[in-house]
Amino acid sequence: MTLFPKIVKELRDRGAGDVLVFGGGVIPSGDIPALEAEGIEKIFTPGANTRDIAAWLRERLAAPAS
Ligand code: B12
Repeated sequence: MTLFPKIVKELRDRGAGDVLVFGGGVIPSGDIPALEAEGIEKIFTPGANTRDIAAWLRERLAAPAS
């Protein structure tokens, strides 16, 4: 809740707001909607399937940001 929003803000402030930011880790489920609202497009938590992460990324890179 500290670092991810700061990264997105710094990117936007420096004219790099088009950079895709996604992440993961041991993150409380309650924090995930707040992080997504801040512009972290996707959060993966332990147990996330690596294939699912790769599939999400491929799909996201093929589609324009919403
Ligand atoms: C994908 C990934 C994740 C995914 C894992 C998805 C899953 N299935 O659980 C998510 C986003 C959930 C994640 C979380 C975390 N990660 Co991670 N992760 C990676 C990453 C980018 C790739 C790993 C991978 O896919 N390897 C390929 C597959 C084939 O090998 P594998 O052995 O099966 O990989 C598995 C393990 O690596 C495990 N895993 C991932 N991270 C961690 C962290 C720890 C401490 C443990 C025990 C296991 C673990 O999940 C992978 C997939 O199942 C690496 C960076 C890298 N390039 O290695 C960091 C990395 C391994 N993660 C790291 C860290 C610090 C974490 C977190 C502690 C972050 C946090 N503060 O919450 C958590 C801990 C998760 C846990 N307890 O399992 C560090 C470990 C540093 C260290 N030397 O201890 C790395 C090296 C990134 C970094 N440079 O800081 N991670």
